[in-house]
Amino acid sequence: MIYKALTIAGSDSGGGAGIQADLKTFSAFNVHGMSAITSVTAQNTLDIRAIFYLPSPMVKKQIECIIEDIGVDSAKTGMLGNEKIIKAVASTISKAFKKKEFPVVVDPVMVAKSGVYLLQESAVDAFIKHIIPLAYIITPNKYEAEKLTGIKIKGKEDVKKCAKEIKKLGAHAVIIKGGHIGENATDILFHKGKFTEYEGRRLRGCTHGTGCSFSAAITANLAKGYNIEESIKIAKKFISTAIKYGVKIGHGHCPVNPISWIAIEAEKWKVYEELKMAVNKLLNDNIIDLIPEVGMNFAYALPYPYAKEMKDVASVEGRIVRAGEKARGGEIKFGSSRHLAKAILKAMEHNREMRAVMNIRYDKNILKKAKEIFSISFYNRQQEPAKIKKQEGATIPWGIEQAIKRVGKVPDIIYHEGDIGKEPMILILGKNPEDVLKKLTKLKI
Ligand code: PXL
Repeated sequence: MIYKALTIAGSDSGGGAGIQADLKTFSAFNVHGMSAITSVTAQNTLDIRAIFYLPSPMVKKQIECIIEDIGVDSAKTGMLGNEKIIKAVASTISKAFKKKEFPVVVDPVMVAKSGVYLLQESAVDAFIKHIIPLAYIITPNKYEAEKLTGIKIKGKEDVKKCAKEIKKLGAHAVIIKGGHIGENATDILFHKGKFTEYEGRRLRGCTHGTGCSFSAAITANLAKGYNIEESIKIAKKFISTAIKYGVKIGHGHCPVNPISWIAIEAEKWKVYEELKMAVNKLLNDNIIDLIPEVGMNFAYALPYPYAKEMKDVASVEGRIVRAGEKARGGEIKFGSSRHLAKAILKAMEHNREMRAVMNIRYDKNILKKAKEIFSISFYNRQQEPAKIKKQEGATIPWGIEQAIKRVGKVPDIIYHEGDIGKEPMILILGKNPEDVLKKLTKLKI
């Protein structure tokens, strides 16, 4: 069974909010996304330059077509624009509403961050009269809740008062988002006479399209049959991820990244499989002479922008060690190598394509050969500033930075000659584990 969700909203040419955010969000939840476009905005991350409202019969036709043939498991409304469109949407979905065909999530979009009206002032009354009574759940932020009720929100009690008032306007459930209220950004749901609080943390960074993606996530989960409370819980987690991995584009408000929800999981699997295959090859090779005293490891990071911390880098748990005449390695696990994770994360700051690294025993002959065929650099641990030395875990990022600066790029090989109690080491860097293995093969003497 394929779940189908419909968004009735405006187009954001910058791809951050509106229809574009909704469709990405539906995809992230493996729900087939459909759209009835109400208006086209000409916008980028800085501002909205122009708005074209589609003729209301065209809006109506889009919805009718979809319902007639494909069917809808849940729908949401976003930017509706003007009174004519509001009336066309309401008359079309009220038939489905009466038959309880599908739930409708109403995101009462009114004003963009830049101050541009996305719902004409003159249409607010029509919105309250025609759209709110069709809402299974409505998702206002602070400003929208204030506008709909005339209540000024100063604290939690005002939020609850607002929610009760909006419920009286005909919505089945109300969630007032805390993104602009207080430091801890608690969302408050009013459903079946009961308040539920969803604690959150105020997240900074790329937030354009947050409201659209959040309501689309609720819509997608309702389509799958989750109830309101479950859908909100999932949508909250989803939106935190989408903000954390925001898309740093443009010169203004950058957008959230709805696809991160599924992309991280997909990339993890690819990283795991590629690294596992390469490690198996390596272990079947005659490599015991390449294993350093401290053991060998092989690490592979998630792609940009998902590689942020140690847990985003996979490696061999317990390292690759000598076991008699053979090499032996543990499971592939994310977050299992601190040293190599730190090294590759630093390298990726300079070249995001260099995602794999392996450490091998320091050997003058190997280095000699490397100098002939590869780009190579080093750092000197004896030159490490005392300040860095005192800082837990700062040595490797410092060293890698030194080595990269020395040659003006991320080289194939980085080595250091050790220090008191520190074994000298060679790192082989590459785009992926296969690339590193190829380089290793060329170095074997
Ligand atoms: O985030 C609200 C919103 C909804 N729909 C469209 C938008 C915006 C904000 O800019 O452009 C089309």
